[in-house]
Amino acid sequence: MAQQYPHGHVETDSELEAFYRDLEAMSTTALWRVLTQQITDEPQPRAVPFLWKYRRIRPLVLRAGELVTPEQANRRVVVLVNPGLKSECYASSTLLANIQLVLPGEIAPAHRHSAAALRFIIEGNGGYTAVDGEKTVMRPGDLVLTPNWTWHDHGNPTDGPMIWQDGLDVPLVNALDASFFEPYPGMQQAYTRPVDLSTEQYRQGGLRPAWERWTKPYSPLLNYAWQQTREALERMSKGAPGTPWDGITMEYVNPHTGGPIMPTIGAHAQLLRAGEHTQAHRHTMDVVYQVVEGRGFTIINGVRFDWEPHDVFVIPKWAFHEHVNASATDAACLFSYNDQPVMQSLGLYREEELVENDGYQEVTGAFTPL
Ligand code: GTQ
Ligand code: FE2
Repeated sequence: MAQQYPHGHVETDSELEAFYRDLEAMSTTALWRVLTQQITDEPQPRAVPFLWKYRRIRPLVLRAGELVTPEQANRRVVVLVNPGLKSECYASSTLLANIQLVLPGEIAPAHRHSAAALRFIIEGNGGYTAVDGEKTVMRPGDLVLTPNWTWHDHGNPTDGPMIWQDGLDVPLVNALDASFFEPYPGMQQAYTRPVDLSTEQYRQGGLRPAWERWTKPYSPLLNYAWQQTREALERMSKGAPGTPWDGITMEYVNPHTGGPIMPTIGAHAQLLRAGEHTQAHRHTMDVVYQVVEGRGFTIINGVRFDWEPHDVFVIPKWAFHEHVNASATDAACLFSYNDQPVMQSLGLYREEELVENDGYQEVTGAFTPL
């Protein structure tokens, strides 16, 4: 085929067949037999665009609460499985999206692992996550970090359930054969720092304590409070242009560097103004979204995914996408996390805007959620 010329094409004959068998016997093969599948023209993610309705997942999460304890399960978590990654049970090729439940009075035991995690709080007010000696109190919309190899445990001293989304880089860490895990000796770690000390030290935007020596490759701020994030989005929505592809988007940053919160996971909070319809683009990062407020839809590779609060959806690498706030009067807010820091630091990050049709995709169908 003429169009395959740049990759080459070798016609098979009986001599070559014999050669291939001899290669195989020596645990080798000919590159020309695998080149086009090893070096594709473009990313070929096995992950598919997908969306989980929170109102369908929540009852299952609560049922898990009747069936197992965190002592038994270590973490009582429902894993959102991308249909393209069924055997691995991953949400995307590099990220997990899990829903965790901690019931009143429960403790999820302390441990640490080389996989990094973030939590985005969905329900409950006043539970905590402790990270390397410091407890941080969790409220809806808060972003809480448990970076790579930090000791962490969760607890719920309130009288209602705590439910949050866990974002982890487990698929990436496993692809790199770099997974380590260690349980803490005891349910809870030693709490050696004042509650929410990092919030106290780092919440002032643009100011940081000059005496703090921080050499770790992740943000020292454990909790990015939704209240401040929402206020920032509101302020910016009054006059800032935002971007044509994402509206008003703010990146959660490490206050020491201005860079991403962790070396393997970045995060954004995004506001779509009433009626806003962004233009389509695609990039070499996986993005997992959690809807915080409002209603709308995201068109991914031509398919419309309708969303409402707490729904979770995944945009795999190189899929065109555009967002629509369906309300003519109210803002919509989305939280998302991604593997952009990895792609960027390895020189693999690319983005491309859709130019045809003024940057809007042709809609070919609508996603039917389970
Ligand atoms: O809360 O520490 O969803 O270690 C998966 C692995 C949560 C956690 C998950 C974990 C945790
Ligand atoms: Fe963990």
